[in-house]
Amino acid sequence: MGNSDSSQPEPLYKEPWRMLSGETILDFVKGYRPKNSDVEHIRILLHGPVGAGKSSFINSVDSILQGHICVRAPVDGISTETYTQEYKTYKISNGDGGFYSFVFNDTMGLEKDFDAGVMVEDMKLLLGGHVEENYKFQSNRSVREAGYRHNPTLQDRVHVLVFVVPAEKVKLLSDEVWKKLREVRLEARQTGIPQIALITKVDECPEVGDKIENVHKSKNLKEQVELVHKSLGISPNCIFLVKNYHQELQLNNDTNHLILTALKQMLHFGEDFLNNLQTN
Ligand SMILES: Nc1nc2c(ncn2[C@@H]2O[C@H](COP(=O)(O)OP(=O)(O)O)[C@@H](O)[C@H]2O)c(=O)[nH]1
Ligand SMILES: [Mg+2]
Repeated sequence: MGNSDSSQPEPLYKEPWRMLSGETILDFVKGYRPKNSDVEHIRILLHGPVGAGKSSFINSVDSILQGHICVRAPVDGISTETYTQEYKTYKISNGDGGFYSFVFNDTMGLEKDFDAGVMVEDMKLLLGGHVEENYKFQSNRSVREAGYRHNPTLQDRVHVLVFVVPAEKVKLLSDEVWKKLREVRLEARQTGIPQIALITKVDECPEVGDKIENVHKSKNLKEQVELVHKSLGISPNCIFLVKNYHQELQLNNDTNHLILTALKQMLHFGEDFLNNLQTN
């Protein structure tokens, strides 16, 4: 009866350890406008190792909002080095000639060998809006030498920082990588930028697979949330589990709900950040 091997601990809790709200989030996301009239949109910076699923997350949000699968941000299927080396803002079309009121920026990966990834110093400049659009990151060159924006507007600045880590990697990240991530987080905290973490690729956990309803019953994923919480200091309720659209041809309600739950929190946090600035 599926329980013949009693030496294997049961990978799922009977009841979910986190309940997501059953509300429809899509209308909120589509209708969202920042109250602060100095900005047109919330700027969300996705930061994490190469191959974490940053570009796929942008594509997944795009897909949900368009109502069909979209692949605009290049996904690193073959080479993990050739793509996403430019600082680029992704806007999402509202199908009416305009754009939704949030944008994504995707950074190059943060790798153990820092020559090949974004450096912490450059991340600080990104957060403050000091990096020109289309700036090409190069390992032997600092943003300060080229592509430095001296007078960033509030719109140029990052309003929400999102750490992206794939589920299968959370337990394997080296102390060195956690340290770099913490440094970036500290910088964000000092400037009041709210932070969220996304654990992607939850479908690669065997206890989940294509059973997305198992995500919040998984003992393994609960431990991963706790590990990210301990290692980065991000509150567990700001750590979200998602599966991106990467090979499927159709949208799925459960997958959408995970992604939209995370996105909604990003918009709330961005909104809070902008409103707190006004009152300071
Ligand atoms: N199984 C699975 N694969 C994913 C998921 N998200 C991304 N991928 C795959 O992981 C690889 C790297 O994704 P990508 O979005 O390019 O990562 P990035 O380097 O952080 O931008 C690609 O082959 C994606 O198809 C996910 O949620 N589940
Ligand atoms: Mg990418």
